[in-house]
Amino acid sequence: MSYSPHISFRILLLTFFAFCIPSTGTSKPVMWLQNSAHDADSRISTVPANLSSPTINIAINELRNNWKGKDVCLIKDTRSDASTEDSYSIEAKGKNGIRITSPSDIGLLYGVYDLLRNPDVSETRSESPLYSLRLLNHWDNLDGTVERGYAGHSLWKWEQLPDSISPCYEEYARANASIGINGTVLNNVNASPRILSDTYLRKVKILADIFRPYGIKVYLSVNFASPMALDSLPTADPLNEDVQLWWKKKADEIYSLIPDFGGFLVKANSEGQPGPMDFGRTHADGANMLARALKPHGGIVMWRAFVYSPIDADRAKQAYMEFRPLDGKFDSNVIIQIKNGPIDFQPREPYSPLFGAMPSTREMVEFQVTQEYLGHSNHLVFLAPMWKEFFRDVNPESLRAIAGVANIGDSENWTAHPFAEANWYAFGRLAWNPRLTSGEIADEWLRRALIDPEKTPSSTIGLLKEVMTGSREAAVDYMMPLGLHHIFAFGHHYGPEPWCDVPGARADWLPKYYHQADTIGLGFDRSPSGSDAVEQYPDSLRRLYGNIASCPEEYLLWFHHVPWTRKMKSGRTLWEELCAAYQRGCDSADSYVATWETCMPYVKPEIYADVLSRLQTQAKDSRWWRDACLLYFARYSRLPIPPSVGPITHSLPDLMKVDLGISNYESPSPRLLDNVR
Ligand code: BDP
Repeated sequence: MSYSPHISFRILLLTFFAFCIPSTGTSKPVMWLQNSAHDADSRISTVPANLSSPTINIAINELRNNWKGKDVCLIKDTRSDASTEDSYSIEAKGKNGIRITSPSDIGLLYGVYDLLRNPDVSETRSESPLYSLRLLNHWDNLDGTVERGYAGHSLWKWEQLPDSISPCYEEYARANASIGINGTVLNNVNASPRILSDTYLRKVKILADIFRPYGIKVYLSVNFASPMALDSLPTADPLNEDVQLWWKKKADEIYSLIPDFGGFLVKANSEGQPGPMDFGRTHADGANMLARALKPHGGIVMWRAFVYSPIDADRAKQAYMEFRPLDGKFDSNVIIQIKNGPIDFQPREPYSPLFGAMPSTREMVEFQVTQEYLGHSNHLVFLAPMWKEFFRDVNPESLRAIAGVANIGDSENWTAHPFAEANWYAFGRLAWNPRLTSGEIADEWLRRALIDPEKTPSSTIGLLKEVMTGSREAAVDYMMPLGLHHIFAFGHHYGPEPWCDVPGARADWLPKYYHQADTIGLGFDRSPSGSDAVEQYPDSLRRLYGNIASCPEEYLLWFHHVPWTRKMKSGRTLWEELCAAYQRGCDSADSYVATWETCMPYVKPEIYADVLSRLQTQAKDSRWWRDACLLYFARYSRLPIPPSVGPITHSLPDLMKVDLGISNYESPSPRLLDNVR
């Protein structure tokens, strides 16, 4: 057998990873890392010098603090046939030992986190992530606000960096590494050019240094007009040589500070952001120009497909129309980052037809972990089922990478709603292995983060798991059942406003554009006799979705304008079905309060009280949604709300006056909601 350096653990001689810069503030671990600590069983031995590295030291530290079991031996085997650097295997070694093997230090660290998650080594397991790029996207602004962030302010304390360092930074890296996330885009896609200034790059460097031992690379969102904003170039035309040189020099500067910098994320020609089309060029011209500046250093460009142009086409068709003609024109270090659905992170959307439509182009998916359209940090909505639904329709193997818009802020528990932490967790776990089921992930998180499995009856765990795995469907029911979409209040996207009208706003920012309610029926006709958006899907789906008789009911009002009295599969009319769905959503939200009350003995009192109050808000909100939508749509259907629904406690004129007065950085507090509803 050839030499494999290893570390044996009875062991511990730790070189602690230390920073010379002072730390500020305190930080407690995410919940899923709090409960794993056991009494340490530390017997001392030595670590082979050639295996010592900051990453290995973290692995050792994690074992020392959190593992009490058989001896663990870490083996770095660079000859292994493991498919990626990040892969590892865990096996029992004799009666008293466990062996973790990987070709890399980070693979060993991932193996340690896996062992802490699942100490059962009765069967050998080998793990390898499906994606080599597993990224969080922070929509954090340099002034500390977070676009669509509902967990406080930004984690990044830009004004304090680089001189003072919050301990949250390392705890953040640890949490991410423990679920396999290996990249982070630090700033909002609506990017300030200042992030590329020398001052900010020095701050970014500090974060990159902290994250590196945890296997996390730093990326930045860039503003396409940065050369104009930062250095007064007269243009940002990607074919202009001075512009190209500017980006090349900027890339050189970044890599001199951060040698393993990941690359750029770009929102161009979308919602007022500058882009190559401002200069008569294409997305490919713009993306390739940046990609060529990064290429010598090994960096990539993630170019977003969230665009909608001024062309007069159904908004659901626009990204496909703009990008598909460019297939094959992007450089090899460009990946097109596409939101899961064709519109915008709605509670339910069919998958974006751009997936699979560019066979000669690298594609990645963007999910939204933060709950912009799903009750912010007030509602319990476990998102794994939504992401699994996407992977049901889009083969995970066809994608190159995965990104999730983060739901993390500086709130004390990281995500504000304790259950929102499960979405961060689920994103990481699915980014590693999209084949995991929602139930498996919910179970894992519950046992690690929320309850002590040894003291909690399995029936209680089962009920909580049911709440989690059913919660997304419940939210769809009480917000936008049967394929309805985008009937949110303008701006903050929290409550219902199907009537919303904002003078001067783009038509496709307004609910009426999407629901198309009239006296005949409800829904957006995207069939061949309507906008023909179905034409962008592969043949079998085009036929399935395009025909009102075969279209799955969950997408019915997405693809069809359906008469109020049309019979549904249940035998009910559309109107009755809509009423039943809203009521079902309310009943589910009520049942979550009741289920949670039975959990009181098994969760920490402060978490119990916090979740209870949020669930009560969610239940009230569900009735607000039901009453607003049904009373409003009844004006068009001219049909009575059946007695099985309700009691309807609000009046439509009152609901139409609701104005939360919040920005897109805030979640409404329960008090505010009580005052306005
Ligand atoms: C929408 C958000 C907006 C983002 C935009 C994007 O409402 O705040 O800037 O997406 O993804 O969902 O660029």
